Amino acid sequence: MMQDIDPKPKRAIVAAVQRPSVSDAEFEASLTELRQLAKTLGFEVAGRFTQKRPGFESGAYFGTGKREELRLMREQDAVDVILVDHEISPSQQFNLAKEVGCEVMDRTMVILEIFHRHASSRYARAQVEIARLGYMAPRMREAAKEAGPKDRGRSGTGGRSGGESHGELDRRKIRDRIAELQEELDAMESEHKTQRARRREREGLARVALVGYTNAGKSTLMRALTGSEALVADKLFATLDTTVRALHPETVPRVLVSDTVGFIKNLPHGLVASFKSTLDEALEASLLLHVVDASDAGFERQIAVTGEVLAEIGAKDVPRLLVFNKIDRGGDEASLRAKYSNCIVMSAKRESDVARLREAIVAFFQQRLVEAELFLPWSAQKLRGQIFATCTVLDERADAEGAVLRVRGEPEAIGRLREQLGEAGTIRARS
Ligand SMILES: Nc1nc2c(ncn2[C@@H]2O[C@H](COP(=O)(O)OP(=O)(O)OP(=O)(O)O)[C@@H](O)[C@H]2O)c(=O)[nH]1
Ligand SMILES: [Mg+2]
Repeated sequence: MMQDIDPKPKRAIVAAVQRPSVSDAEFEASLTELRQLAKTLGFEVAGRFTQKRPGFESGAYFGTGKREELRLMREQDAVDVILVDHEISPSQQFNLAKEVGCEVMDRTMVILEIFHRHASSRYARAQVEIARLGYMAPRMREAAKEAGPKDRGRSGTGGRSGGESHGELDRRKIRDRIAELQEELDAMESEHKTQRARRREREGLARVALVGYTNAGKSTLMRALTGSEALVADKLFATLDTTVRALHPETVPRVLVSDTVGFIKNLPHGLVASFKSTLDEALEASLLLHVVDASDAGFERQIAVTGEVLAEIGAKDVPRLLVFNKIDRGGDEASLRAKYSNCIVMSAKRESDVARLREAIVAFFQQRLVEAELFLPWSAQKLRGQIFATCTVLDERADAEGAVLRVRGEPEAIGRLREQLGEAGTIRARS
C-alpha cells in the first residue's frame, strides 16, 4: 500500500474536552499519549487546546465560542490538522473540520493510521484495512450527505492521508471489499491454525507470550530472551505481527516466546476485533508476561487497560507474571515489590536482569512438569524424536518389544504422547 511521505511534517494541535468525571491527571496522561501518537505519525505538535465542559457538544464536539478560538489558533500557528483525544461522531468530525478550516482526526483515526502505516504482513494489512473501512464508511456517508449530488467526487471526510480514492467507493463497494478481505483473512487464519497445531505437536506446550501496553519494551525483551531480531522502536505500535522464537539458550522442553501487538487506552473496537486472531497466540500461551513500563507515570492505568483488553480477548485466566521493565529510567522498585506480590522488576538493558527473567520463566515450566514412564514399541520409533523434543528423558531401558523411557515433561505433552503411543500399541497388538 502506498504511504505518503511528507516533505514537510504536518503541524498538529492536540485538542480535548475535559468532562467533570475525568481527573486532571488522567486527562493530562491521555493528552500526552496523544502527543506521542502524533509524533509516531511524524506530526509536529504545535500546541494544545482544551475545554472543560459537562459533555461533548453534540454538533461539533467543542462549544461555539471555543470553536472560533480554535480556528484563530489554527490560523496563527499554521496548523494542518487538529487531533481530538476522543472518538467523535462522523458529523461532529465533519462540522468541526468545516468550522476550523482544516483536517480533524479523532483518536481512533490516529491509531488506525499508525496501524495502517506499520502493517507489513499481508495478514496485518488485511486486518487493518477491514478496521479502517469500518471506520470510514459512516464518515464518507456523512461527507456525501453534506456535499450533495453536485459534488460527488469530493472525499471530504475530514481528511485522509492514505490517499486512496476511498471517497468514491459507495457503501456497497465497501461491504464487498470487507467481505473479500474477510475471506482472505479466513484462508490465512486456517493456515495459521494448521501451523500452530503442527507446532504444538512438534514443540509441546511450553509457550510464553509477551503482552502489554504499547512501548513497554515487549520486543526488546523478546530480543533479549531469544536472541532474535524483533523490531524495537521508540514509537507506538511498532509491532503488529506476532513473532514466535525459542527461549535462548534452549531448554527442554523448548520454551517458545511470542511477541504481540501492544495495547492502548481506547483501542479502536474494530482493531480489537481484528487483532483477536493475532492475539490467539497469547491465548495459547501457558504463561503471559505482562510487561509494564515502570518509568511511565501512568503505568497503573496502563496495567488496568491491558487487563481489560486481555479480558476482552478471553485471556483472563491464563497465568500471568507482571514484569516491571525500564526500571533503569525511573520507578520505585521497593514500592512496586510491596504493592505487587510476585512481580519482576527489571531493565531489559541489563543482562543479569534478563537472565533472572529467563530463570523465572524456566521455573514456571519446571514446576508444571510431571514424571512418567512411556513404553515405546520398536514399531513406533518415529515418535522418539518427539519424546526427546518435548520431554527430558531421565532413563531408558530396552526389552524385546521396545524401550521403556522414564521422562519428565508437561502433563499435556505426556498425555499426547500416550495417545499416540496407544495407537502404535494397538497396531503392535494386531500384528
Ligand atoms: N531505558 C530503557 N529503555 C527500554 C527498556 N526496554 C525497552 N526500552 C526502549 O523502549 C522503547 C520501546 O521498546 P519496544 O521493545 O519497541 O516496545 P514494545 O512494547 O515492543 O512496543 P510496541 O511494539 O509498540 O507495542 C525502545 O526505544 C526501547 O529501546 C529498558 O529496560 N530500559
Ligand atoms: Mg513491539
